[in-house]
Amino acid sequence: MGLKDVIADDQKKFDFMTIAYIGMGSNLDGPELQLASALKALQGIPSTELLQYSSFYQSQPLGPQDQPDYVNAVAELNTSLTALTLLDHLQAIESAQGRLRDAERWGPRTLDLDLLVFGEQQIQDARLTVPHPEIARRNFVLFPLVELTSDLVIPAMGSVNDLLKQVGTTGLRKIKHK
Ligand code: ROI
Repeated sequence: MGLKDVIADDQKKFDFMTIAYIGMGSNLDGPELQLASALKALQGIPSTELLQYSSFYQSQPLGPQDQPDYVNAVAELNTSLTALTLLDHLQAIESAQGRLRDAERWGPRTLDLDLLVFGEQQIQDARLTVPHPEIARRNFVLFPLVELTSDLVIPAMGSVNDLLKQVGTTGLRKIKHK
């Protein structure tokens, strides 16, 4: 085996790992603590590593305005799980932190963990659409995401930097630096 083969072989070992971005949001029961505790829980997901996470942002609610401001952030994971198995873990963490699955749509929540991006994959499943279709419209997703990966190109959506230029900073305030 020559050097090239050794390098190719070495990289193949990591083919099954996927970089995933998770949007985090809370506007009930101590939003900053909810996010801090969700980050701990993300570190406990099997076959998954929390690589980094963004600053925390306070953001005005999208949807009904008669609810508290949100705290939003984005986490970067490296995982060998499938997207659907990762989703199971994210939903278990939401439930453990008091998220009521059948609560009002667009209403307040203790914890929201959205699978935003899963490697290069495009997924249309009854339970899951990836990339998350709302990324391009949400400054509270794009600003924290760009902090972590300014050169990311999202499948079928384009570069996060271009997307960022198309949303304003309305309602958004950085409250805790990375
Ligand atoms: N609004 C903000 N600002 N942040 C969120 O995370 C968020 N999540 C939601 C809805 C209700 C759409 N609004 C939000 O699910």
